[in-house]
Amino acid sequence: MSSSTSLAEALANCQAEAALEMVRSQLGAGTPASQIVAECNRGMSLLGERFAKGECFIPELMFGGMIMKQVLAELGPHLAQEQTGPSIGKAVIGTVQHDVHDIGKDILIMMLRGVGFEVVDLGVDVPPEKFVEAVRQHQPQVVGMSILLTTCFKSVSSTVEALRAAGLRDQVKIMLGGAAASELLKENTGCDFYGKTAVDGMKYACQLVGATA
Ligand code: B12
Repeated sequence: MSSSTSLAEALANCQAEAALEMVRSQLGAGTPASQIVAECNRGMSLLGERFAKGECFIPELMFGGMIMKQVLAELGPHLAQEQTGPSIGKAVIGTVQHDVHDIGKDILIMMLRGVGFEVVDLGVDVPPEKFVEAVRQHQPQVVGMSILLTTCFKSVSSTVEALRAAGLRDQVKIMLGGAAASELLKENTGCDFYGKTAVDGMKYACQLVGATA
């Protein structure tokens, strides 16, 4: 069994110490932080599958989330190297209304900041009007919505609609991501881009401002 497979399994089984130890040793061995994140995402998906099958319950999901946050604290400085130059653009990012999952959103934010974006983090459970307010105030090139719950599809369309009603839709690109997002959801809600990973989102944002990721 490879050590990266073990990291995914340690996360899926909520083995905090083992997971953190493996993250540190992979960092020490020079494994890129983005590769470690990808492995951790697989672990979180496995945990989600265990939950869906009734093999574990909410406390495990919460614990898994807490471990992942600790992992991100270790990886953060490697994902977002200190930005010294001027800002290359602005982004407004949030998890949609009624959804409180924030781990993927935070990874995207770290990556955007790492390449030089100024990011306004709206947090979780963000109502459409808060997105509108932030776009009006900060004039970003891109808005990013994270969605993990299929029950929150309506929050995406309501946010796009609210931006349109406020006359702001044409001045900003809207990207979508998170486990419940898809090309189909992008099409049905009138968003501009669906990113399967935070790296895809970061690349899209860079492309919008003419920067290379
Ligand atoms: C941890 C977890 C929780 C934690 C969250 C902790 C936290 N601080 O975020 C807690 C315990 C709070 C939780 C609660 C619930 N959860 Co939950 N949770 C998970 C779990 C296991 C992992 C999520 C995660 O962090 N993954 C790791 C991150 C890194 O992945 P990610 O968010 O997808 O992000 C990556 C990409 O998608 C992308 N990305 C993310 N956002 C964006 C945005 C843009 C713009 C772009 C471009 C890219 C991008 O970048 C990231 C890195 O590449 C998932 C399983 C899964 N498969 O996702 C279930 C899951 C999402 N939860 C689920 C459910 C049902 C719930 C609850 C309803 C349970 C309940 N009965 O109460 C509640 C809902 C609470 C709410 N109102 O939001 C279901 C959703 C099912 C569905 N079809 O909707 C899942 C899929 C589990 C399952 N298989 O059943 N959960």
